[in-house]
Amino acid sequence: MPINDVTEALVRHRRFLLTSHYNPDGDNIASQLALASILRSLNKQVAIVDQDPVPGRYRFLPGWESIGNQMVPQNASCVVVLDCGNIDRIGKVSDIITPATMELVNIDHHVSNTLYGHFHYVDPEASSTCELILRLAQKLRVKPTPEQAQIILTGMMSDTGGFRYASTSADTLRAAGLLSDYGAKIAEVAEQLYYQQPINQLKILGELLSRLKTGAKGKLAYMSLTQELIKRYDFDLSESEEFVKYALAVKGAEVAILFKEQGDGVIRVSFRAKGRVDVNQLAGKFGGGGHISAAGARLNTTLEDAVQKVVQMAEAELSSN
Ligand SMILES: [Mn+2]
Repeated sequence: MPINDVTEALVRHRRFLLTSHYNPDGDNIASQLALASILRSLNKQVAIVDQDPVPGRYRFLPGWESIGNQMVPQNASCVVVLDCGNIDRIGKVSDIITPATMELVNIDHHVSNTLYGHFHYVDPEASSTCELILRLAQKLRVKPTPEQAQIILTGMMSDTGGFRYASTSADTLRAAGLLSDYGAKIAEVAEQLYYQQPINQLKILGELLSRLKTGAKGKLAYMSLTQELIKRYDFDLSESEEFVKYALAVKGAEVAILFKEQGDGVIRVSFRAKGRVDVNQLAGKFGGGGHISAAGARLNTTLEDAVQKVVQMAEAELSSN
């Protein structure tokens, strides 16, 4: 993970296009906003373009309105792809990337990263891409402003579930301490991430939890977000990122799975684990991937079929464990 190649590219170029994966999450949005702000403080020109809009839950982050979703060609000489294990995950943004005239930089922490791009800084030990942005800022000798520190901390807390997951290392906590020194407020970020939820979101979660199922002698907990529920609560599927974690709260559960019926023949599957089972591998059996404790996959089938196949595979995995 040659950090110097990446910082040199960031110094050398003047016009940047930043992007990240579809189905955005907190680390993805925060890492783009933080890097954009840091590059602008170095007098660089920066545009951020993502395939999907910023979910409502992250619209407290300063600068979120600057993230474009129109595939308009950009006058950039360097593209920085953040928090993407695979370049395909940028989706439609690939339409405005011209490899002949743009250098591609890959900054990420997914264990499944394919090391695409001209330069990459990939550290699967890092809690989040935001943790890597802080390291890059230090290399660039940029001291984050309180606002930048708060954005970086938001991405770190978002990807570590508020410093609860196994991905939270001593380095992560030291980085959080440093961000506090720079003016970031942990309680404010926690309130924004966990205590500002729309009521329909909590009510639909209640419905999901009341239908929670278990398997593999209680080591597996799973639930399904059906189109029927989504329509009844007029729910935006992009707001469902946190739901799977509630299933992991079940006593004895090692793996939690949430099935999401998109309504277009695609079933999105989210996996979470307490750290003793590798769900990156489990998701990989269905063409997906991610991290050891958090991963996802997409299946082109019915909800019933997806539940049957994935639960069967998870049970087999858990019984051999
Ligand atoms: Mn991430």
